[in-house]
Amino acid sequence: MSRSVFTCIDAHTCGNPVRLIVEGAPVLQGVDMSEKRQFFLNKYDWIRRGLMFEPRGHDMMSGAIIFPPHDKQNDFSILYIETSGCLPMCGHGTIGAVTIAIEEKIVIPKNTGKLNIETPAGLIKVKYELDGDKVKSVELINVESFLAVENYSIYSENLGEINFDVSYGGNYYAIIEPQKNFTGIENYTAGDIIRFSQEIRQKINIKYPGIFIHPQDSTICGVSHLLWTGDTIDKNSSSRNAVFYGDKAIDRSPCGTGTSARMAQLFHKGKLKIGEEFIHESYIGSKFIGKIASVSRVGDFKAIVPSVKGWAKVYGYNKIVIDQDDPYAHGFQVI
Ligand code: PYC
Repeated sequence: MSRSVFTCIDAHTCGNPVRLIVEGAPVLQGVDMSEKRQFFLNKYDWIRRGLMFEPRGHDMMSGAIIFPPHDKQNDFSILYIETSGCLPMCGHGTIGAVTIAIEEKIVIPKNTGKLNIETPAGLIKVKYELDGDKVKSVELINVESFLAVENYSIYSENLGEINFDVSYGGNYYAIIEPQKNFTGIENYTAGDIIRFSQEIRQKINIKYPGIFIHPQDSTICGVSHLLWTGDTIDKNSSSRNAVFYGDKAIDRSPCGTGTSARMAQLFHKGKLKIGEEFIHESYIGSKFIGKIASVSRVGDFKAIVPSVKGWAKVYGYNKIVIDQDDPYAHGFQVI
C-alpha cells in the first residue's frame, strides 16, 4: 500500500501540540501498552516519523493514538508518538488527548468525569471538568515518580562543570538548577538551552550507562529529557522550567512527566509536602498545578504519586496523507 491516510484532531496543551490520530492507526500486538510500544517502534515507526517530523509536523510535534483497554475495567489505552520517539508516558499528551476524546465524543467514559487510562508506563487515573460541552481542565494521577540520583556532574564544553539530579516522572529527567556555571533559564535564550541540552544529554548517557533503568520495566531507560529551572515569571508560581526533549524541542507546556519528576525531587529534599500546591510554569509562562497525592515505593526508591492538572484547546481537523512516493514520506529533521 503506497498511500496511507490518517484522520487527526489537533490541539495544544498549554501551548504544546497534541495530534490525536483517530483513524488510520495500525493494530498492535502485545499484552499491554509497554509491549505494544515496542511493537509499534519496530514495525510502524515510519508512521510516527511521517506524522511528527517535517513537512507534516515540526520539532515540537507530539501526538497520541487511542486503543481499546486490555483490562475491561479501564476506559482506553494510549500510545504516545513524538519527535522524541514513543514516550512511556506524556502528561501534556494525556491532557490534550483526553480533551479531544471527550469533546469530540471519541471515548464514552465508564464513569462521567473520570477515566482510567493504560499507558506504556502504567495505569493512570484522570478526572476532567466540563464547562458545557468543553473540557475545562484535566487532572491526572500519574505513575509513581522518584528521585533516582542526586548531585551527579558532567563537564559541558559550553558551560563548564554542571551538577544535576535525575528524577523519574514517567520519563527520566536530568534536573539542572541554577548554580555557578548556569545562572537560571531567565538568563539564556531557548536556542542556548537547546544547544547546551544536546551536548549534556549525550554526555550523561555515555558517562552513566545502565544507571537509569526503571526497576519494573527495563524498556524505560536512559535520560531522555533535561529540565532546566530558574526564576518564575509570575511571583505566585512555585517554579519555572525549560524542558528539552527530542533533538530540538523546548516544551511549551510545563510538562506533565517533568512536573512529576520535579515534585519527586523536591519531596525527597524536603522542599515540597504531600498535598501542597505546586504551580509549575513553562518556558512561555503557561501553568500546570501539581500536587503530591500520596507516597509509595518503586523498587528501592521512595516514590510519590503525583497529580498534575492543566488544560487543552482543540484547534484543527486534519486529514494527513503519507504517500510512499513522496521523498519525505517518513519526514525529516533539520538539526
Ligand atoms: O508533558 O510529559 C509531558 C511531556 C513530555 C515531553 C513533552 N511533554
